[in-house]
Amino acid sequence: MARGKLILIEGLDRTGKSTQAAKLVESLSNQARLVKFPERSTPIGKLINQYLKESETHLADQAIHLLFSANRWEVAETIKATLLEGRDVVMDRYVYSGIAYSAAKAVPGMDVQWCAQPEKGLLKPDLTFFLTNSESELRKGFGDERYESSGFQTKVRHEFETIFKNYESQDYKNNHIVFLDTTGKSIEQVHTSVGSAVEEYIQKNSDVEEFMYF
Ligand code: ADP
Ligand code: FDM
Ligand code: MG
Repeated sequence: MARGKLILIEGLDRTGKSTQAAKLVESLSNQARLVKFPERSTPIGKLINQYLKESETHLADQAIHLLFSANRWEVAETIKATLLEGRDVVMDRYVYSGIAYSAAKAVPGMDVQWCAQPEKGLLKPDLTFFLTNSESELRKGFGDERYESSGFQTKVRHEFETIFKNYESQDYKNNHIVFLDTTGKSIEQVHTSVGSAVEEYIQKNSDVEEFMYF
């Protein structure tokens, strides 16, 4: 039996990641599994949740960065096991959010290379979508958690672009990263674009059995 595909939906806040990840999982046939990062239900996830929700919770920037990464390592084995069962896994945020949000803080020493180090060895997605939307900051719910300020989001966008266009340039050229500007597009229209890119990828790569790693 062929292994499942690891598909990632990335992007800035309120660009429609969670909406699209949920719809994609529903539309995939092989009991696909949705994994959202941070996974807030684990012990490390609870700490992360508290850090994001309570502005008075202080953690060193290095410490919270490593916790976000550890949170991915907590779930890594079960993701691989699910893929080996032949089920697809759709992730809502992953390594790229981890690097972009931390690097955007511009803490001395915490550059992209430093931030990427603890992610080395995690499974690399087969296909990554990066959603952008120039109106996303106007959407409801924006501004409730740490990082949800317009100034910081601009810095995060810059870090994402640096990562995708330089650091991950090989994947970018190989079309394993799909940029999707969703400005002015309905939820259904975006879902159709995501769905057809996934279908095309699966058709072309149905025989790929080996895993890729960061
Ligand atoms: P994210 O997970 O990227 O933060 P969400 O999927 O939670 O974003 O979407 C943020 C808000 O925008 C939600 O209220 C959602 O219903 C709405 N939304 C998502 N996609 C679209 C779209 N294409 N057009 C209009 N509203 C959208
Ligand atoms: N975030 C998310 C990080 O800073 N690092 C990470 O590794 C991950 C996965 O947490 F502000 C940030 C990005 C965002 C917040 O928000 C999680 P959502 O709404 O649950 O995606
Ligand atoms: Mg979300």
